[in-house]
Amino acid sequence: MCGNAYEFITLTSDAALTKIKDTPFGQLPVLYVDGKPLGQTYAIARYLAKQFGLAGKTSIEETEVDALADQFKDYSKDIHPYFSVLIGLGTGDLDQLRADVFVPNFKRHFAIFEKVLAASSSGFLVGDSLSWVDLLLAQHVQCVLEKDLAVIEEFGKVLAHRKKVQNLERIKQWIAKRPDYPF
Ligand SMILES: N[C@@H](CCC(=O)N[C@@H](CS)C(=O)NCC(=O)O)C(=O)O
Repeated sequence: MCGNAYEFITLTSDAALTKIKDTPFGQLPVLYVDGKPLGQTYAIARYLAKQFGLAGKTSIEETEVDALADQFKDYSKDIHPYFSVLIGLGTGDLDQLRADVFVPNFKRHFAIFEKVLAASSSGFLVGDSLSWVDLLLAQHVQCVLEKDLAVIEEFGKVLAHRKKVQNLERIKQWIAKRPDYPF
């Protein structure tokens, strides 16, 4: 989206997966910048956001962006029992987990994002321009829309936000050509 060159590597074979132990925290993802490995998803996202002007325009905006991202992380943690079964990594009754875990937590957390967007005059989550937390939320909403439309229908501002972000010219171009990743 920012026009910089990078190489995206997925580890698919068992042999390749042994390389995970050599990463900073023994986990993926890792971003290598001039050979230096950087770990932890949100730290990587923040680093890239700072490089490309998507971290927030002031210290206050940066903190608001980070706070919303942390809120999103809380949401991800809360729905994890459902999500792990959904993607085939855990076992359990998916319908039961959807009703007991996913739907209530989705509604609770998305009421917060809806409220933030209702108070925004720009349509972005923070300030008057795109930040990395807009990308985080819009992409997740896209994933939910593809799998579970019913849960999101009542969140009109969140749905409009997804459309706004995905209609930005460079994002639209990227979505049209990006590979189909499993996650
Ligand atoms: N807090 C870390 C969690 C990363 C994580 O859970 N990575 C998983 C793959 S999605 C992993 O590497 N698992 C292998 C392992 O823990 O051995 C982040 O956000 O980057």
